[in-house]
Amino acid sequence: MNIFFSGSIRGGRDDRDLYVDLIEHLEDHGTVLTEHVGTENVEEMEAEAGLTDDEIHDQDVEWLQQADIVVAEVTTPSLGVGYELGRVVAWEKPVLCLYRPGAAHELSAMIRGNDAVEVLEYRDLETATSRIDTFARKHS
Ligand code: 6IA
Repeated sequence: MNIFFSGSIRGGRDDRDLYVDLIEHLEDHGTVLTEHVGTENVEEMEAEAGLTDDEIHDQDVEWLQQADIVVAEVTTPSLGVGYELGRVVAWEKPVLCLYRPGAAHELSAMIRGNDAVEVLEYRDLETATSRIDTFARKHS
């Protein structure tokens, strides 16, 4: 199963360690196409790789097309994550969004109010990984 993990990059990297834990867990269920979302120095790597924003966008959309399921950590708001979610909802792919209540930003109504998206509000990693297991099994 191809899994697209979505998390903030230019929106802010405060939750990067958490993305690494979630990606590691998702790897038990299939191939995570977007491991770089957890990479420590992703923006330096971007510069070194000489990737243009056009190339990043097009590659990303290709991975989204290949994905069987999408899991997004949406606590740190990110334009890129919101854009990815809009595209996959239009393609009717299964989407799970993970959100930690009490964060600096309330979750967007465009995510919480979307019936095509499963939203889990969680406070600890175990709650998130257990829901990921249920979600991944349901769609495998
Ligand atoms: O607006 P943001 O940057 O916060 O958007 C984050 C989302 O955009 C993530 O879920 C990623 O899927 C996607 N994204 C942003 N930057 C990249 C990227 N950079 N590569 C692939 N997807 C990206 C190149 C990094 C590479 C050289 C290690």
